[in-house]
Order: sequence, then structure tokens, then C-alpha cells
Amino acid sequence: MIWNDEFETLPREALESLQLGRLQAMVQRVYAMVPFYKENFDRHGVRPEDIRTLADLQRLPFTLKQDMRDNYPYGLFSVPLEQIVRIHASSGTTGKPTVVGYTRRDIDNWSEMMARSFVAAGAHRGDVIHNAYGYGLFTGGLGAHYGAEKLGASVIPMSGGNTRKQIMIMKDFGSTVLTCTPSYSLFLAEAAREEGIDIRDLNLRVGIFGAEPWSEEIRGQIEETLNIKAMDIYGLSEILGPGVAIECVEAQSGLHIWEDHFIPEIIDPKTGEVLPAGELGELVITTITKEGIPMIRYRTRDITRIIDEPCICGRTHRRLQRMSGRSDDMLIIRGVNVFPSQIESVLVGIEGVEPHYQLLVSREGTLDILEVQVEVNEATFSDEIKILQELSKRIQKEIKDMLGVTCKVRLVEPRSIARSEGKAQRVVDLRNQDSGGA
Ligand code: DLL
Repeated sequence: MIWNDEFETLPREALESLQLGRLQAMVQRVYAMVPFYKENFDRHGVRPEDIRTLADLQRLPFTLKQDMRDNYPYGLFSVPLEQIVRIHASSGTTGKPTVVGYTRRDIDNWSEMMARSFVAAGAHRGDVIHNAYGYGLFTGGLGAHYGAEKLGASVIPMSGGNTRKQIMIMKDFGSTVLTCTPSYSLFLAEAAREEGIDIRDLNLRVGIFGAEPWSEEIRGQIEETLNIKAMDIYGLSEILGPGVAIECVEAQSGLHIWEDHFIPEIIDPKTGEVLPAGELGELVITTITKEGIPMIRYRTRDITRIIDEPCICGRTHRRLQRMSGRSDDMLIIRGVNVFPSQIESVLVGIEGVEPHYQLLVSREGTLDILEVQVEVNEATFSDEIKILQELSKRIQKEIKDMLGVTCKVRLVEPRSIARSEGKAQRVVDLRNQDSGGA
């Protein structure tokens, strides 16, 4: 099923010509309306008229998260505040949040893209969508909510938290679609079990999970534990919120990015050079329809590759491979690049451990030390020390074999790692504290 046949299956040539027209108009607009862009383009010696082909996009400078901070709160808006009907913000780990504003047309486009995403993921009218993404400044809750309404499904605005009540509502209201972070879906399953409910017996059919990195292996585990199809949805507040890209249920392999609204590029995060389709690198996105806060070549820091091959679902919009993680979360352990999701994929394959883990990174001298803390299940926990030691050695070996890094492994009690109602905190970085401490 396709929500918007006309646009989702537009032949590539027509799609690219639409992109070019929209890009040119967008570049003109930001140059005229947003002082930051005018100064940035001038500094790089490029003018809106220089954008004659899609390839000319590469002549424009990047926009960074820091640019948003420097122009806090409204400096990058391209319309007066009277035209902004919604404001969201993403809470950075440090300092002020980044602020984004939407015009009415932006909200309509966002709802359209979310409706497309729901349908691509296998949801439809008549579904009861249990929306456990947080409502508030975070874009997840309201973004999914408006899309679900546009689709014409029945949306339950649960938001995050109150986990026991979530189970009751899902059961009593007959929820068929669950939207939340992948880590929260497993927490819900665990909480249901504690209530004596097997979440597999509920009406849930599809989960639409995103907002944090997750591995293919944990997808398998979620599908098994919840007895659903688990679909990957990607987005970020700077660009839109949820619904920038989504997997289709037909292929469940790669996320279609809505190219009539966005132009994706992949760059080498070190040099900024644009990489050819198929290569792994940092995702850069240009918005070509956004009015409130257009983004030109925004560096997302997310690592992926563009899949150029046509998809069996019939959509012509290219796909992004599941995000490997964020370049800022990438750990360099004795020279080896490691993403938390790679560790996750190893852990999920090991019997006796639960999919709840945390990575502690510290520094000894100039070396990064990685400690993997992972919960063992009840049965294993009551085993003899020797068995636990063997398990811990085995995990260490599998990580070493797979990723080439040696880490410490600490097995911890069931339910001792903090559960999150939103984005899970997988990495605890003690390195800065270390250097300040001594
Ligand atoms: O997380 C928007 C969202 C809400 C997406 C609900 C999907 C579902 P931010 O809080 O601005 O926005 O965080 C954006 O989260 O740059 C990625 O690093 C990460 N992220 C989002 N979706 C995925 C995903 C929302 N499917 C940041 N896989 C992004 C991996 C993801 N990482």
C-alpha cells in the first residue's frame, strides 16, 4: 500500500527535476531571508544563481548544529514569528537546546510524510495507534500523532512513562500499532510480563521504532518478544522530526527518504568530501520545502549509506541503510572505531544475557577503556560463579572476534540497568570526568 501514489512513485527524472526547482527556490529564499545563510554563502563565494544543477548543491557550505546554537533561539527562521504555529526543541546534552519552528504548511507536510511513513510501515486506517513517543518539546509524540490522524487511524496519545498503565491501555483498547523507541518496546514487554501478561497475546501487529540507534539483531529480538513486525523510522528535529525516512514493509531493508522534500548526501565526516552512492559516511540533508527553518546541507552526524537500487515496493525514493550510529557516539578503542550498535548486535546473539546493556568508557593515559555492562537473565544469574565467568569470557571473545577490540565485561543483575521511557543511554563517558578529577 502507498499513501501518496503520485509523489512516492514519481519517476526519478521527474523527481530530480522537482528537486532542482525546489532547491533553487529554497536557496533564493534563505539567501534573502536569513542573514546567517547570506553571510555563509558570501563567505564561500557562492550565490543562489550558481545552483544550476543538483550537483551544484555541493558548492554550498554546510550548516552545523553549532550554527543553530549560535543563532539561538529564532535566528535561522526564514519567516516572521507570526507565521510560526509550532515550536519544538531538542535537548542537547550540554547547553541550550536547538529550537525549530514550523509554519502551518510545514505541519501539513510533516503530517503527510508521517502518514506516508505509517502506510509504508504497514499501518492503515482502522488501526489503533498506541503512541508512546514523548509529547512535548520532543518531536516524536506530536509528529507521530498528527501523521496518525492524517492517516485516519485512531491514535492514543499515551506519551512516555507510566509503563503499567500503558500495558493496561494496550490490552483494553486493542492497540494494533505501537510507536516508541525500540528500547522502550522491550521495557514494555518486560513490564507486561511482570503484570502476568504476555505481550505477544495482545493485538499488536506493527511497531514503528526510532529516535535511537538499534541493531538488526535487536530487531529480531523485538519481533520475537512482542510478536510484531518492527519497522525502523528515522528523523531528527533539525530537519523535521520523525518521518524523514522509513522502511517499507515489502522489503524491510533500508529506509526510504522522502526525496520530494529532502536531498540526502553522504560525506566523509573528516574531509567533508561528498562520497558516491553506496559508501558509508555522514548523512547530510537539505530541506527543499521547509518554510519555518529551512536547512541547507545540515550535517546530521548520523552514519549511513545511500542504497541506490530500486525497491520492490515501487517507491522511487532512495533508501538509507539503517543508521550505524552517530559519529559523536563512535568510540575509538585502541584505534578501532566501534559503534554501540555493533556491541549490541554481538550481545543479542548470546544466550543468558538480556538486551539491556551500557557501555562505560574511561581513559587510562591515552587509551580508551571500554567496559561492557550487560544484564544476565534470572536463570543464568543464579548459576555458579564459574558459569558466569565463562559467560563473561565468551562475550569478551565474541566482541574481540567480531570487532577486533578487547573490552572488559561486567555481568550485572537482572533489571539493574536503568530503563528509559525515551532514548536509552547506552554510553556513559567517564573520560572528561577522569581528566578533570586528578
Ligand atoms: O529522535 C525524532 C524521531 C522521533 C525519530 C521518533 C524517530 C522517531 P531528535 O531528538 O532530534 O529527533 O534526535 C535525532 O536521533 O540524529 C539520530 O542520531 C537519532 N535517531 C533518530 N531516529 C533514528 C533511527 C528524533 N531510526 C537523532 N536509528 C538523529 C538510529 C536514530 N538513530
